[in-house]
Amino acid sequence: MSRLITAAAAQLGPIQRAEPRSSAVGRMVRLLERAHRRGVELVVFPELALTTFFPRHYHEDISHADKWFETAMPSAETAPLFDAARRYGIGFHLGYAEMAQEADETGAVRNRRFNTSVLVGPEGDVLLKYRKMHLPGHAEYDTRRKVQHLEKRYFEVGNLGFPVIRAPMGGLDGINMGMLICNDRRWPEAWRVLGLQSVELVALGYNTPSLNMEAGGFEAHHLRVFHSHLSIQAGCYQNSCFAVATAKAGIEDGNELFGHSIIVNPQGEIIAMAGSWDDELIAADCELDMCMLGRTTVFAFDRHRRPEAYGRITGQVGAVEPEVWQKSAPR
Ligand code: ING
Repeated sequence: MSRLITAAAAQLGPIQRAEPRSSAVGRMVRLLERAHRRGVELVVFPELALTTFFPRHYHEDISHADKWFETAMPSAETAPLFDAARRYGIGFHLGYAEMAQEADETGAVRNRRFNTSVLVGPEGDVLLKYRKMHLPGHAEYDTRRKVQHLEKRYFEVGNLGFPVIRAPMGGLDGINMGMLICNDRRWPEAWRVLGLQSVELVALGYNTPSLNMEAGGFEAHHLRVFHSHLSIQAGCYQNSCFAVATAKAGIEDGNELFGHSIIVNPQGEIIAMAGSWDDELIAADCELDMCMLGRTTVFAFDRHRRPEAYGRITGQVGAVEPEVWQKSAPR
């Protein structure tokens, strides 16, 4: 029996620093309308989809960055997006900067900031929330960099793990869905934790500079997109799942982000790709039963994995130096 869902990446072009949320939400509603006309059942919007990629801007006083955060989801400003999705019966993924009054590990309730994404069902219910675990960049102003990348300044590391939920979507009574955010896609461990929960579709938003802004060494420009696609295709193949990976793209206040949003199948094949760096909808039919081939053969985890040999993966943070070979004294 077919388990077909039509999914789409709703790529956004640039959002300028001065652009109000209402403008971004309006652009997203228009993409939902286009998705509805094309019979799309699940739409994936980018990471931090409501504002410009503000971690490129330094705020000495972090409270001056509060304007980039959402204190409620939905809110009056994002309600039109939820209303449109419910009107069309379309589920969606949305990335945004979350500010929450919440207890931390000491039990103290305080103001906490996360790079967050939510999966919303066709009736407007928030099905799942995820908070970005792999925060790239730095926490203090870096004079060497051409452009700052201050995610470690503005966000805490996520505290929800890598969850997967089985929930109704499209015409199906249950799809196993999970989320990653941007830099997460470069870490195979993140994909594997989702794969070990039988994920079938990963919703992933990203904001990725099209040029290497670190002063760490030369990286050929064409490799930026290659590395992004390589990470997503490998993640899908090695965990037998689909991914819908959606960019915020284009030039934001002079800073360029690449597009090339893609939809990838469990064989690791790109089955749809955006051609512009603007607002663009790419859609594909995802036959979820395609996940079963890999999951029951090459990547039948229960038959082939050897966790007893994987201790370093959770036992270490950084790499250690290897043992040095010594020529043994002649016997
Ligand atoms: N952006 C980039 C990303 O991981 C980056 C940062 C780019 C890190 C290239 C390493 C190499 O796609 C975000 N927002 O994580």
